[in-house]
Amino acid sequence: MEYKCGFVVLMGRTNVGKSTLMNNILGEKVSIVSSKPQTTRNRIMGILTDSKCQLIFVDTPGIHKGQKRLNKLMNKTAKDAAGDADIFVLMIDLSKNIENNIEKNIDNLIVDKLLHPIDLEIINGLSKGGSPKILVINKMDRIKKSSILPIIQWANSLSIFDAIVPISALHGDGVPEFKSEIEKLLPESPQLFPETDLTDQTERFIAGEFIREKVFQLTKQEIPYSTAVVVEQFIEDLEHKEEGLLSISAIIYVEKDSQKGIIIGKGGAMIKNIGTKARKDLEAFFGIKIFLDVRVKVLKDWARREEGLKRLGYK
Ligand SMILES: Nc1nc2c(ncn2[C@@H]2O[C@H](COP(=O)(O)OP(=O)(O)OP(=O)(O)O)[C@@H](O)[C@H]2O)c(=O)[nH]1
Ligand SMILES: [Mg+2]
Repeated sequence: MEYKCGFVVLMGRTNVGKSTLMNNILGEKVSIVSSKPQTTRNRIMGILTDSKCQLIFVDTPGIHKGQKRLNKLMNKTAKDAAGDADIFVLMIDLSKNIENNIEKNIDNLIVDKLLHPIDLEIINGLSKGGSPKILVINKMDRIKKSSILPIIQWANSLSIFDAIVPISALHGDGVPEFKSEIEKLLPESPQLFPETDLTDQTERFIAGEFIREKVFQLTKQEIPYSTAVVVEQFIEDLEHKEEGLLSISAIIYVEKDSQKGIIIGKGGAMIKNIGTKARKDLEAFFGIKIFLDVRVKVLKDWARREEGLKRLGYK
């Protein structure tokens, strides 16, 4: 049998669990995750290679509404990535709407009530034919399988999807089935990346993302959305080479002076917490002791300005 290889683009509304699924399949945290929407901001590849095939997952920013330039760039990044898909995966999360509808005692659940308008918009934009498409219904640990039957029936009737797979990306249920559907649909092609590659992202970028994940997990309201992280220094400390020491300095950029105080926290408590938690994750990922220095700076309204986005690495 010929070798199979291709790009599997994961797309969907923000917060449905795309990054969680990619990490689960890879068995490594390559893409950061949080309970807040708009966590992923870039196109991030996760590569899984075996003797028969190479699956190149492409995690994308969640589709959402938002007024800042950063929001528009994130949506565009996702849409552009979809154009390069060998297999297109649309992930949806029905768990919230099903709960709401059950609470309201609505017996006849209909598609419009269960699907988010953004899901419908994406589905309406898909055409029959072209690259294979898979519909993934995530967060099945929160809902009864029977409650999604109307959606499965409806999605089948569209004749757009080659497979419809209910999963729980968090717990792993349905993930092997999802993987085997991909292996079936993947085109024959030689391997595109060396088998030791896990991602296309640099170690520097990953370090910045791990810090940003902690900001998303630990801060509230507008803070996560006004924050970007730039790694200024990423060096192996030669003096401590035997023990292995990686020295990382990063700047957390915020949009306003008032946000700087929140990131620092009372007596520096917040920035210390961010640093400690990020360092633990980085040490686990890189398998080496890490010295992490994190500081905060203001770059006025960076997320609203083209120039601000560019300076902080969002192109
Ligand atoms: N209960 C449950 N929660 C899940 C599942 N998959 C993901 N989550 C949670 O959903 C939240 C969002 O997960 P992410 O993986 O960051 O979602 P995303 O689609 O990548 O989000 P964006 O990057 O913002 O587009 C996190 O709190 C996850 O733990 C699942 O199968 N079940
Ligand atoms: Mg994500």
